[in-house]
Amino acid sequence: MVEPVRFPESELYQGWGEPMLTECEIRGLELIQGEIPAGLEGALYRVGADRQYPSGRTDDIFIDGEGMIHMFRFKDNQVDYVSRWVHTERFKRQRAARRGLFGRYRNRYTNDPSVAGVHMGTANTSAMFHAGRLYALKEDDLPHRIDPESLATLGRDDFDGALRSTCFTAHPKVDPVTDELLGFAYQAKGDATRDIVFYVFGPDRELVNEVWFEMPYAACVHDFAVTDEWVVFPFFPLITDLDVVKRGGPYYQWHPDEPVHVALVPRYGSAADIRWFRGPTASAGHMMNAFREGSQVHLDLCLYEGNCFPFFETPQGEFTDPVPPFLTRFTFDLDANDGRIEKRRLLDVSCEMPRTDDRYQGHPYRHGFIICYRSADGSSAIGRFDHATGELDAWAPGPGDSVQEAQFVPRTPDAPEGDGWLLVPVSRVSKMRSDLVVLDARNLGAGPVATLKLPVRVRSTFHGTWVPEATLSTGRYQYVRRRE
Ligand code: V55
Ligand code: FE
Repeated sequence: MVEPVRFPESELYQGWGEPMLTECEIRGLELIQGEIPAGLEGALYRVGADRQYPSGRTDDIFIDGEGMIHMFRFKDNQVDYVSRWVHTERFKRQRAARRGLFGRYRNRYTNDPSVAGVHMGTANTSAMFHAGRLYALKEDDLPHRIDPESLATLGRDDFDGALRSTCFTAHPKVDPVTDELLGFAYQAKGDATRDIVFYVFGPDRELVNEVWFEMPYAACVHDFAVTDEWVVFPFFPLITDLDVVKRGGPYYQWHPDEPVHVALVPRYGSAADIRWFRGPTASAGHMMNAFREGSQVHLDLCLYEGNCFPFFETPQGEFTDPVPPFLTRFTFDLDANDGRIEKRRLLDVSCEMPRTDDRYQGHPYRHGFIICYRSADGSSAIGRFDHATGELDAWAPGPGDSVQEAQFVPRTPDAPEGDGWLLVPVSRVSKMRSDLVVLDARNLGAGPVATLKLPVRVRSTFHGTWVPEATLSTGRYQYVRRRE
């Protein structure tokens, strides 16, 4: 006999947060407004967390939960929607046991003894497509390979032995012009280790560069940014203490007195040439972009002047008040030799989940796409920040409704920067269902050019990727970046 499935009465699992528990297959979403732009063909993959079974705990957090991969397949003037669980070891063990076996977020010491030694990876954070392969990613485990058509899980993947770290980031950068893959792993030799490794893979998944170095503390390194010569690793003081974890405590603790450290790592060089910078305490989950300008490197990120994860307490057990994120530019001067970080706020509207026209990742760029938080009712808007004018072009789905992270799709492989569409999942919260809207990326304020109705809820997705039709079959992006 097994226990009935009962989720706790927490906000996390109520309303929009109710676990979906179901996989979905809809061949031909209803088009309720506009027209699907001609030439918009390919697949939008997105990944989020659901909850397969209750954990039996009261300290679940929204970044935990079993991965669900979603596909919006644009082809021949229609859009299909498919969602499937990622069949991780964790998922399979729980399905077999018909109950939750894994405890607190990333804390293996709180798991059921029957799953000792089983990988905890949930594959719940993002999707990556490189060299013809699709993956679901979570930063505490290796990538999980997924069939791009059926979304069946094909297994954990270490790139034929090339990934020697225990894990791989959920925020890799695939350069759609060179077809290179830039990625990293942090706590790369296991929980609480200070090891970090940066990888560059070529278009055929061949290892081009691998740089191992040590972080100043066992940080949470959720994202990084790249330029053509340097890659930027920010270390914020959300720190893992193995003794705390072993006692069943939180995986990270917030250290309000620790500085921010930033490592600039040569993209094609070695650890000997790393440059270090320091600044006052702050934190961030997500980077918009980075680029070089003379002797300077600029990093644009959604910065919290405090703890970006207020559900992680201080070592003294104090919870800090939530602070809003603002788009901020960190500048590092490689000639100054003072290790100082210059900081400047770029936009006074709070925003998160920054994206760009990915052909311009690592290069001077103009357009940044963000989720904007302007109203108190929990609703949000999708925005385009214009770095050239400082202006914000935005579209809001309406009172109470919210948007998920945007995906930019260039109109053609060689279209100018920002000329194309934004694909945005919309949470129709009051209706408990979703839409997928297509916007003209140069004129968000004009409203959607197409709205596809889902009869179901896309509960939450964190991140995703667009794979053009040709790339699905050739494994290559072969986009064009215009000369600056
Ligand atoms: C983040 C998200 C995660 C995670 C750690 O946004 C950090 C930051 C979705 O999972 O595990
Ligand atoms: Fe993220």
